[in-house]
Amino acid sequence: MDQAKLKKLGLRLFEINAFKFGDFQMKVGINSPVYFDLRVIVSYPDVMDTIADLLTEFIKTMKVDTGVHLCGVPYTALPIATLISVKANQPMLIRRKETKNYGTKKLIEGKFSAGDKCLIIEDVVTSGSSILDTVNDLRSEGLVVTDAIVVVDREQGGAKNTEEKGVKMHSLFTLSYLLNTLLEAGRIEEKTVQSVARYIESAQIRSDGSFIKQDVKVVNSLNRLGMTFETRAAFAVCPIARELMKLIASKKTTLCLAADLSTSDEILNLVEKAGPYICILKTHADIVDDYSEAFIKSLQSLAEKHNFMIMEDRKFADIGSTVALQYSNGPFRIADWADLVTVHSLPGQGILKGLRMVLNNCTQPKGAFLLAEMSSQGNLVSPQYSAATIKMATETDAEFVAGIVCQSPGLVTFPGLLQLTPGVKIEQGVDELDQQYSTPEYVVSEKGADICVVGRGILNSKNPEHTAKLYRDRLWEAYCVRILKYDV
Ligand code: S5P
Repeated sequence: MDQAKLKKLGLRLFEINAFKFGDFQMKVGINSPVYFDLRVIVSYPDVMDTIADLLTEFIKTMKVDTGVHLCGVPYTALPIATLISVKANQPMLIRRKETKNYGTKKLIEGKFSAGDKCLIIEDVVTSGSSILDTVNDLRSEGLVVTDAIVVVDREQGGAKNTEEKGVKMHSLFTLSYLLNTLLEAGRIEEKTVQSVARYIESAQIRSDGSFIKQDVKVVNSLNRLGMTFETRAAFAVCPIARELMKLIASKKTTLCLAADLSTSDEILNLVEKAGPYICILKTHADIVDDYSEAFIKSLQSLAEKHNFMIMEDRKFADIGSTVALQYSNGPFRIADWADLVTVHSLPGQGILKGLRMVLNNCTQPKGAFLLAEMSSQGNLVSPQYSAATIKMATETDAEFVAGIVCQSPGLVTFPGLLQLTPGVKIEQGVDELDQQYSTPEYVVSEKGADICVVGRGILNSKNPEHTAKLYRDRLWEAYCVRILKYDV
């Protein structure tokens, strides 16, 4: 096997998000620090081609007879098996997954006779149960199955489980090989490798999905809530999220100031004082009576001087073509100056596509925070809507989504995404217009906030500079406590 080609493919799979690290809920019950989704490869013909090439080479080394059928485990492995079948000139069979609903339809499609041999192709193997399901169906039709070829073996017992049923598994990659390849290339840290290794060692699975070790409890050290911003920066898919994490780590502040004041002088005065304590200045350009280009220029020089980012809290909520115009045109020309913007997920993926279109020729990194929940009492957001928002954030436009605006700790599991949480005040409570507040400590430790938005808690204080520092200190302390709590 050509090791250089194999390693290059491993890195490419990581690059296209075919696997990622974080804290992922798995079918088997406990969360995994690594997640594979090889379904994405169909969108990358170069990857499909290389995988098929390498697997074809593999088959050659196994000296498989020319008449042996190939059968991909539905669904991800089907196109892979098709390519290999053509390249290696081996016939193919297709196993139906849903015969029950079709009644008279055959279980196995293709031309074969009882006693023929069949080689299984699979993408990712955890316990090996999917391979065994396919093997059972093939065997029930009289086919002989002794070997399976897989792209990735997660090393959680699949090889042993299939071997017990008379099927030898041959893998292109083991998870350990992929981890070492990424480590060698400087794409992940030693800590990540160890964390995944600990998980794999503990979470060995039988083919029925049960764990071999009783009471398996693996503390996932890739849980976002227990990770430092320095470490998380390496996980960020969105370049500006990575920069922001580094900024937060070096400036030691997670405070986002909501400068909801209506004159530019008031805002500039406030920011001059609070600038040293914040990582983001959040604006609502449409509430500033004397909004002007000069005002924006002054804000930008303050951002430069005090090292913070500017977020325009525009809460875009329209169709792609309209938000593109709202982002680039009109009196505010937001795309020209805002590092970050807030965006509702309501219209679907098109809203992100529309905003990104504006940035086609932009050299500055820019990003969005998607609203998955709101802080106001009686808001109409449902758990399904929030979950769908997270999916939207991590799919095709992941490079543009820096984080999520939300209130619950379980939504953001990927350490590369930032959680921004408004509704923060020293005194908890509800205002006369239904805004709900929690204390800085509660928001960080119980709500899982990374960055906390404080507006009137600072704006209405007698000494905003002093108060901004107080919020900064309390939020940073709460973050340090949270990291320690999860430390393993
Ligand atoms: O759910 C939300 C989302 C946002 S961005 N709830 C919010 O309050 N916000 C914004 O955070 C809101 O627009 C305001 O600018 C800030 C909260 O201000 P405060 O004065 O209530 O702290």
